[in-house]
Amino acid sequence: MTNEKEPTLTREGFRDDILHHLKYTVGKDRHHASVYDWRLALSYALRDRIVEPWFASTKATWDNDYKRVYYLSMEYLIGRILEDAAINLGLKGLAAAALLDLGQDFDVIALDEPDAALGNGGLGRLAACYMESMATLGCPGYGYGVRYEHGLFRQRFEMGQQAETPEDWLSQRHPWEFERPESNYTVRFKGHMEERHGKTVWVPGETVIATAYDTPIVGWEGRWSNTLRLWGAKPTTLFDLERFNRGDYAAAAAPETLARTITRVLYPDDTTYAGKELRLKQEYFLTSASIKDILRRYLESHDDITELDKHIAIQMNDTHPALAGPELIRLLVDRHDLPFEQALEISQNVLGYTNHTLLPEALERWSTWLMGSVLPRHMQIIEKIDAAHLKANPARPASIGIVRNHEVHMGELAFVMANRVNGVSALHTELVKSQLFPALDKLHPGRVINVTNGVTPRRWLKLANPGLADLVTETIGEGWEADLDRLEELVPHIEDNGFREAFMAVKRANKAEAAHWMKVKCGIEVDPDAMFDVQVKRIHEYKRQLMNVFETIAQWHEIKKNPEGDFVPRVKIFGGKSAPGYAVAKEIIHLINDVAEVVNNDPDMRGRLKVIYPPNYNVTMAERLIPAADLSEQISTAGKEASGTGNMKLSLNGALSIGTLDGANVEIRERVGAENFFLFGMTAQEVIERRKNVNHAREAIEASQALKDVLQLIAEGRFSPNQRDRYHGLVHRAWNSDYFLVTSDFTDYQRAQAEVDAAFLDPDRWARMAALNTAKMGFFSSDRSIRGYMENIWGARSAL
Ligand code: 6GP
Repeated sequence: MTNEKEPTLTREGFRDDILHHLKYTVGKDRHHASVYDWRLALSYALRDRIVEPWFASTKATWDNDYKRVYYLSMEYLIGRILEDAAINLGLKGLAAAALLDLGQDFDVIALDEPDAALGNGGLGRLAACYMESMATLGCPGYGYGVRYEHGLFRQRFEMGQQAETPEDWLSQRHPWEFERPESNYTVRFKGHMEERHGKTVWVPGETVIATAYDTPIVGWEGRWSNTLRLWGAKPTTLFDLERFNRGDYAAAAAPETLARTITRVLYPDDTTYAGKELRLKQEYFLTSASIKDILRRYLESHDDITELDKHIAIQMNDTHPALAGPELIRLLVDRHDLPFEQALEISQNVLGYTNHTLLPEALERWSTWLMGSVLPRHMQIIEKIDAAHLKANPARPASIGIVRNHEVHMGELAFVMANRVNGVSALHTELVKSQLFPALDKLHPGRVINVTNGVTPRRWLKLANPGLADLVTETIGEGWEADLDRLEELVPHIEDNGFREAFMAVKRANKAEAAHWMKVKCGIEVDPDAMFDVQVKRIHEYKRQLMNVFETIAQWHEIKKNPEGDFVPRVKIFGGKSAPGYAVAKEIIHLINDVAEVVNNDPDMRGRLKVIYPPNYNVTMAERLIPAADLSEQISTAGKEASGTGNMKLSLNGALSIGTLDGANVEIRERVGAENFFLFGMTAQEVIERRKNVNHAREAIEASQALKDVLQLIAEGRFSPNQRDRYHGLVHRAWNSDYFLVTSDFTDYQRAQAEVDAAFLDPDRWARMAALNTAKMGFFSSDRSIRGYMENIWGARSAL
């Protein structure tokens, strides 16, 4: 692969490229072009520069018969593409200059792009980071996903409550993709099985066509480029002409309705299992089209289907694509006439499964009735897989069968079908072995391995925080973007006053920018010198935003009691969406907004406490808030957060963490050192012990006057004066159930928060700790994670 930019590309040349696209692709003249038109023209001009490396990468893979990696995921939380592509191509400066010549501003244009939100949270954003790292490392691969017409809903607050409206990223032209109408596969559902000439034949009841849309994913410096292939759905017959002519328009459009429904929306739920027929169809739609495409590509250059496992690896991102196993077996047996046992073995050799959560409600299960009616052939195959596994492991306990209690257990299916199962942080992997799949782990020792998550430094440092990225380059030179361990070279500079001052000046500037943005977005003025205390992530009980609000209320109460006292000024910043059907999470959102209303309008709080909750947290908002954070809240109940990746992004950008021993916090703390991490709370083991005491909540509350006061204030309606009993249910649950142990960890959390205050009062100490966080984050590059997958799971080699 060539590492060079095209030698001919100059500012003038690029300007002409933009003008060419504006005129001939967008169809506008420059005097009447809107920001949208300019954005399209710029995107096409940049995209042109990806095509060469993209073709070259594809050709190199064919010519050298490299092993290909296929990443199957129901979610890709991509965010904006334009600036990321420009940075990876090394063309951001040139593009900005060319635009300036045309009277346009790069930043304004980049901001016009919709935030592609084909994912809910951690799992989807991880998939996006991994696609970028695979391209950077030259790992020949494809991402497969669904081209949802509507991504994750838009969040608004109405009287403090979350309201959802549909997102419509595709209502505008999407310049990064290439439609591939020639790459299409029929996906079948329902119907029945027949025996014909000794063969089992599936006669489907419904069919749709999956058609490919390709987005090139360019790696750092444009050295390699892979493809993200998203499937759209089309009807097999356009419409029923006979019915149409009879005037029955609705029935005539039925085939189209079926197709459109499948790719209409992303299920707006993370970490919960959606027991819907449509969801099962979506999962099969992705899986079937992808597996057929994989086999088609393989057979174009290989004759022997039994050698498949030498040439490809397929990764299942959680259980959502776990039908990959049965589908691959089905095709090998029914279409390629392999015996079942051989098909099973080949499939197991190519498949890997990543688990992303221990929450029991997230482990997918489908009733055998539903599976049997939507996918009758797969139900047969799943039963055969289960029987074969039992035969090979006669000691297998009944409690871990794939099919049991009239349900298909997708976690067990994925485990049995995969040659490697991985957790996403060291602690989580241990819990996958000991809590989630203990019996399967015993039967298959060594199958479960760990690959700690990572984030791409190109987006999460270079793009999101140009000030810090420049300081890093000035201090240790170029090249850290693709070799993040080099951040360690910052360590000696931390002793240098000048470096620390420069580091904090960048933070101050980012905070000032964020403060300005918050003023515009939320109408609230905040002091950039106050501590920015940030908790941004999905709203979930286990992530314990509630504990953070309780602490905010306790702080408010302290200030009220002592209005002349000295307090470290804080801005509490929240961001995140709740699943639309998750009532308890929505109640937490309401409470945060109610508390914000009281706090922000209380003159006693001025210069001391503010609460900001900008609506519609997404990748773009993360890019704005993370570089401005001083404190990173990673406060989940130990044993519940599989890894977390926001924790890595925040540390990388020089925020200090307050957190529990959960997920990747454990590894972050190991690296930054215990003295630079504000640890509190119970361990995963202590959590289990604590729950055995049925009075844990009551006892914890009785032991803390502050907490008692907080609950009393909420119960009295101090934050909901127009509906005083609004939070009676919430307060009742805090006293009586509190499964996530907010009350038991609260006092220790307060203690740690007081330590945070003390550290913040010593700016020099804080600066050292913050810079050390950045310096020690090399390990958390997604390049390191992908290397781990390549070596220990996929057996894939870099093409570079
Ligand atoms: C998330 C986990 O909650 C988070 O801890 C982890 O960092 C992330 O996955 C990436 O591994 N899980 C999901 O988003 C999810 O939907 C089914 O799990």
